[in-house]
Amino acid sequence: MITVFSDKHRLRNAKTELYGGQLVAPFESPSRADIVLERVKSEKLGEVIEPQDFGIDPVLALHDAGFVEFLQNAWDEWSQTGFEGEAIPTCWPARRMSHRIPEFIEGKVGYYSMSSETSISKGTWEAADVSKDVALTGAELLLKRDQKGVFSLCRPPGHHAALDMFGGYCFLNNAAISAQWFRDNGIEKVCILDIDFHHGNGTQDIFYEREDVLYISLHGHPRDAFPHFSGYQDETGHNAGEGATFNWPMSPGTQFGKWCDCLKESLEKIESFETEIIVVSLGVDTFEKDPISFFKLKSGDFLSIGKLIAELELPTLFVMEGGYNINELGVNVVNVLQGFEG
Ligand code: Q9C
Ligand code: ZN
Repeated sequence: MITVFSDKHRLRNAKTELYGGQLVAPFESPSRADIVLERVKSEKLGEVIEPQDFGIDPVLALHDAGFVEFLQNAWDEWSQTGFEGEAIPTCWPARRMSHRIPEFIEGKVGYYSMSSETSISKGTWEAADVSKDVALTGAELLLKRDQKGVFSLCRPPGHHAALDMFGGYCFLNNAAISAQWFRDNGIEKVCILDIDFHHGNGTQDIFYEREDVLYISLHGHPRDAFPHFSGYQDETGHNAGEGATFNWPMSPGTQFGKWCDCLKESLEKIESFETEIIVVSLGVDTFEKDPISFFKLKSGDFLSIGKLIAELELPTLFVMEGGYNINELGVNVVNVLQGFEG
C-alpha cells in the first residue's frame, strides 16, 4: 500500500495544551507521525510519496471562507498584539449571546473554535494546509492509479474541524475534504467510516444535511467523552441528509467484542448505501493503553479491523486521525493497513 507523507507536519509543534487545568505538552505531537512512518518503513508496507499541492479551492469547497482566512492569519494577529503565549480561546458565543464576528483576535479565536485544548502556534496553518494535501494526494492516487487502498498519513488530524470551527487538535477536515473531492471527481456516493475513539463532530456537521455522503462513527459516549456535545445515537442527519448519519456511542471500558459488533453493523449499512468509495477516519486511540481514551482494544484487534473493512471490496482511503500512545501507535496503525491488505 502506498503511504502519502510530508515532513512539513512538523510545522505543527505547539508547546501547550490546556489539560486538567494545566498547560501540558500536547498529546498531538510531531513524534506521532514519525513513529507511524517508521513502522510503515520497517514493515515494508510500500512506497512512501510526497503530497502534491492542491491549493485552497478544495478547502473552500467545504469550509467557511472567513474561517479559512482566520486560520491563515491567526498566529500573526495573535503574536502582533504582544501576547507571549500561544493562541488559546477563552471566550465563546455561548447560549443567548451574539454570534457576530468580533474584530479583535481574542474574540475571533473564540468565535472560530469549539474547545480550548488546541493552541494555535506559529506554523500551524502551514502544517494543516499540507495535511489536507496529504489527504487529497491519497484520494487522487486511489481514483486515478486504481489502488485498492491508500494511506494518507495526515498530521494534524481533521475530524473535529467543522465548517467554521477548529478544536480537538484539528484545523481542516482532511477526511471531509477528500470525500468532497471524490464527489467533485465523478463519484456519486461516498462513505466516511470514522473509527477514531472520538466522535467526528466536524465531519458530521459538514455532511449533516446531505444524502450523498454517509457518515458512520464508533466512539466514546458523549456523556463521558470529548467532544461532549455531539455523537448521540439519535443524531441521524437532517432534511435531505436524514438517515445518512449513524452514531455508535459506547461506554467506558468497551472491549473489542462489543466494538466489533458495531463495526459489523456499520459495514452492513455501508453495503446497503451502495457507495463507490470509503474514506476511513483512522484513529487508534481506541487502544487499551491510550492516555486520553477509555476503550480496551488490543494491538491484534487492529489487524481484524483492517480485514473486516477489506471485505467490503471497495477502494479505501485511510486518513490518519488520532492515537496517542506513542509506543504502540505505529504497530496499531500499520496493523489496520496490513489487515486490510490480507
Ligand atoms: N480528557 C483526536 O483524536 N481532549 N482528537 C481530550 C481528555 C481533546 C482528540 C481530553 C481530545 C481531542 C483527533
Ligand atoms: Zn480521537
